[in-house]
Amino acid sequence: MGNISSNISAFQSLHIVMLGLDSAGKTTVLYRLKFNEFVNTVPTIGFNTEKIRLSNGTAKGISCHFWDVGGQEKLRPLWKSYSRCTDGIIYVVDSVDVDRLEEAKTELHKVTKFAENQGTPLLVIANKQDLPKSLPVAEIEKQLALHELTPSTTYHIQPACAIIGEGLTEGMDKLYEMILKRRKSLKQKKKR
Ligand SMILES: Nc1nc2c(ncn2[C@@H]2O[C@H](COP(=O)(O)OP(=O)(O)OP(=O)(O)O)[C@@H](O)[C@H]2O)c(=O)[nH]1
Ligand SMILES: [Mg+2]
Repeated sequence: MGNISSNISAFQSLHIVMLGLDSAGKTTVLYRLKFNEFVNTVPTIGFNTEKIRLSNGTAKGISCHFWDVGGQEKLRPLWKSYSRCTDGIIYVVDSVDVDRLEEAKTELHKVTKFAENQGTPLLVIANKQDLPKSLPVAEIEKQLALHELTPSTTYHIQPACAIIGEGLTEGMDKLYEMILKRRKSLKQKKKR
């Protein structure tokens, strides 16, 4: 993958939006990444935003500006404007909320179809894997029909537990890798 700091300047922030149904764990992920500890959350009314320098993995040192948008139904119309022209989309899913997987799928497919989001790399976090009834990632991938997303969408699905932070470094590394790949291919297209 080459030297990371040569690809993205230390002063340049990646713009990442975090979406997903209410209670999926988005804000827990955000504060886990920010403080490296569990923070008790309340439902987000509106959004949270944080600038975070990643402290682990191959993306260590990369600065990210995160936008964590509330997932309640009445807030979902906001998703379109917050996800517009971002470097990456993180979609958090509650792996035990089986009854709402179909709803999660519908909302995700809506987001990836917006013209401004074409080609934006997608990291799906299959969260709450610590819970005994959590669905395995392969099953979530199938139920969200990730293979049916618009052909320009590159994605990775990552099992995680935001409470202890498990899986988040791996997930962010994959997202970063996909962002770099996209930038490279956009640069090459421009040259042609
Ligand atoms: N067991 C378990 N609980 C989690 C995990 N991640 C988050 N939670 C809990 O899930 C609940 C909802 O988490 P939030 O981070 O507030 O969810 P959200 O997606 O931000 O929800 P909205 O702001 O309403 O969109 C909280 O009680 C969290 O402590 C996890 O990995 N495992
Ligand atoms: Mg929240």
